[in-house]
Amino acid sequence: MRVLYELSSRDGYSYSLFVFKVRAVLGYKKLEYESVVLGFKEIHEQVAKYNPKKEVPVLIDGDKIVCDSDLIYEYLEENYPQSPVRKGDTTVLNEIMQITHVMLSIGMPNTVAKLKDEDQEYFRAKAEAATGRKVEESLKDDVYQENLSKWRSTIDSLTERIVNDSQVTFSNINIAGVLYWLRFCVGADDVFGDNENLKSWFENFLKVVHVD
Ligand SMILES: N[C@@H](CCC(=O)N[C@@H](CS)C(=O)NCC(=O)O)C(=O)O
Repeated sequence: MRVLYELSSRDGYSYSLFVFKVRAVLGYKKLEYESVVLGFKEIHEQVAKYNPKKEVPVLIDGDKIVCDSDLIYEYLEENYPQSPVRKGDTTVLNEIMQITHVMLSIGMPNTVAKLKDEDQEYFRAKAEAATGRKVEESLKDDVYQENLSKWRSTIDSLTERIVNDSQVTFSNINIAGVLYWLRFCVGADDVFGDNENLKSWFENFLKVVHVD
């Protein structure tokens, strides 16, 4: 049996972008697996024996252990060639990744309260190190609104190119993963605004790759 180690919020929601990438490839290829959803503390305790970096995703497939979302993708492509997932053109993805600091500033502080109690202090420190601000200061204040505007204008300017490409490529899986993670952090209204085109593309993409 295949087992996927995932990151969980306090409600058991698997929100990680990196885990999403693997779930989408498995889902598109219709490969069954069991999920083990863990908080950060549990990952550090239970995943270290498979991955010295103590990170998820980790995929156990029979006697094979594969860590890192990109390596798991390559492993699945090589071993399960049905419903191929090509790499795809990364131009749009690269443009989105240029505003990674903006996405982290919006997303990370708003994630802390959604985590298991035992994970909050750990993640708060990560969020504060990444943003250079106290979490409480970052919660939907003026800087948040400024960053949200930057996110929206970037994503609005790329929407036509995103929605015109309905293929399931690894590049598009990455784009959907960013949206999936950010939606968890700040909610659909802030992620999409009035951009119904992008929202429909995203919702349809989730159906095609069988991720809830
Ligand atoms: N390069 C890795 C990154 C994986 C990663 O950063 N995973 C995070 C969850 S989103 C993690 O497990 N973090 C553990 C920690 O921060 O302690 C991949 O692509 O799989």
